[in-house]
Amino acid sequence: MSELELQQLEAAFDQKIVNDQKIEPKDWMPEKYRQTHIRQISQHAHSEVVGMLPEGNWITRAPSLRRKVALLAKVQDEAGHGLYLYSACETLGISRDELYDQLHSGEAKYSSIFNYPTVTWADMGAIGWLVDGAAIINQVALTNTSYGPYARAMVRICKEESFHQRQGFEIMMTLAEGTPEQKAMAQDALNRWWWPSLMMFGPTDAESVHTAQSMKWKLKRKTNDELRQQFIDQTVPQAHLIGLTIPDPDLKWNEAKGGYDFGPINWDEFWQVVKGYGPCNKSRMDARKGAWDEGKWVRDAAVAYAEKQEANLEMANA
Ligand code: BYC
Repeated sequence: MSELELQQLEAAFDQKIVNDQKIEPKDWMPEKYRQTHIRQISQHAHSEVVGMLPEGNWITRAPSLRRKVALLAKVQDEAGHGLYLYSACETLGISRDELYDQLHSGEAKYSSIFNYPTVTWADMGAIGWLVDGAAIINQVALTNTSYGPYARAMVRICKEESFHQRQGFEIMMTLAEGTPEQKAMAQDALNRWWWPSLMMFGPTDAESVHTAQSMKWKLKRKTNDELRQQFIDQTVPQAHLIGLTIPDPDLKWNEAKGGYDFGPINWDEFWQVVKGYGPCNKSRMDARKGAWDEGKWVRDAAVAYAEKQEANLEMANA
């Protein structure tokens, strides 16, 4: 391709971004745009799949049939989200096997939040309320992202996340209205999940290496700090409503900015978890790799079955 042709393609691509037109899989795109999308979409897919593990821990111990059914449905939705996202990622020219290899080898990241333990039933409430709540805030912005398959996957995912957030909040509300022990359990879960939930949005804008370029490409529609602030402003009144206390002594309404000021986030803890040294990084990866190895016979059987069907069809058409 000549230099002139490349410039024309780049100009047409830039114009599409300016016009808010979607970039589709067969459209020309800069190699860095493609790579950045593979990075973010695959991390997102891995997060959904690893994100099933902390909750899977509680399916057999849910306190009632109703809670068990809702939790099962939620975890199943997360598997579905992983599948839409892996499919969206594959449209960028990378295979599912390569993506799984990146996760299992530790090369690919997944959200820091899933490396914390789920020690009581209230953690199922806190995850739904806070973690899915944070995910919705991040993902509603992404329904408007520039890459078509990612934006479309986000629309359906957000609808399902909204159910997840409500089921979590309802668990917290029920516990908060229960016995003093149940209320204490809800407060303890909020204490442990609050700060890691704020870390989900990533480093501050000043420290974020990808935000500036991703905002220009309209991959990200809001910055990490903007989304974090939106999450805090939305969640604090919900905690007040059910009589729980946000574990931040510096939290204070700031009339001038129309939002809450909040205390310092422990970024050392965040980077430790991201680098693989969180409380559950090893057990999450062991569980993931174990499931992959133990599922080999299912994948082999599915391939053998598909080959047999294809051979039968060929014979019928011969
Ligand atoms: N954890 O330049 P930055 C869910 C990494 S699933 C780990 O700001 P970017 C759910 C970042 O990757 C939730 N790593 O990056 C599922 C980068 O490292 P690399 C997942 C993090 O991409 C089941 C470096 O730090 N949601 O909701 O512009 C049950 C510098 O960061 C984290 C998504 O994936 C983190 N928290 O912004 C319930 C949403 N934060 O790649 C719920 C889509 C940052 O250079 N992703 N890093 O090695 C995004 O919106 C963006 O990728 C992020 C980070 C805001 C997360």
